[in-house]
Amino acid sequence: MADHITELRAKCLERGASGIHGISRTFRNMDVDHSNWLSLKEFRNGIKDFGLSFPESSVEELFSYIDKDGQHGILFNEFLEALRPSMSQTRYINGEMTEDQILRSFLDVFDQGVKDGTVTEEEFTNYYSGANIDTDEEFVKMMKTAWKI
Ligand SMILES: [Ca+2]
Ligand SMILES: [Ca+2]
Repeated sequence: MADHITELRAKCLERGASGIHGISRTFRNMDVDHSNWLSLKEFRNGIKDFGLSFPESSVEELFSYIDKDGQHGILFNEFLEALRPSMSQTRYINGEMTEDQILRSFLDVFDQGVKDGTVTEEEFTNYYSGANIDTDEEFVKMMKTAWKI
């Protein structure tokens, strides 16, 4: 289930739909009848258009998961909620977090063990190898994608 969300999100990113505008574009593309909400049929076809072949049961499961209010339609904010990249990033956009806080939570990812605000080489290497990233280039790319820098 979480995998399917991740897969769908990855597809959106692949198509350049990383920000709110991109997600909004994706939503509009799926909303074939311009009703401003996605029916199960529109959602199913949209997923197919992404080249994802989820079994019907997963599509329905995903649909009701995203359809938080259970009104059998996915509204844009429900769609956005499910597909936006990360909470901290959104908080930053909303101005709820300062850059310092973002940096802090960023460092927290690496700063394991005693959170002393510094990241030792060992901590960094641990994360780095755990993240399964082969090259520096990919690492930088990942960071840029995740943090919009
Ligand atoms: Ca619609
Ligand atoms: Ca809904």
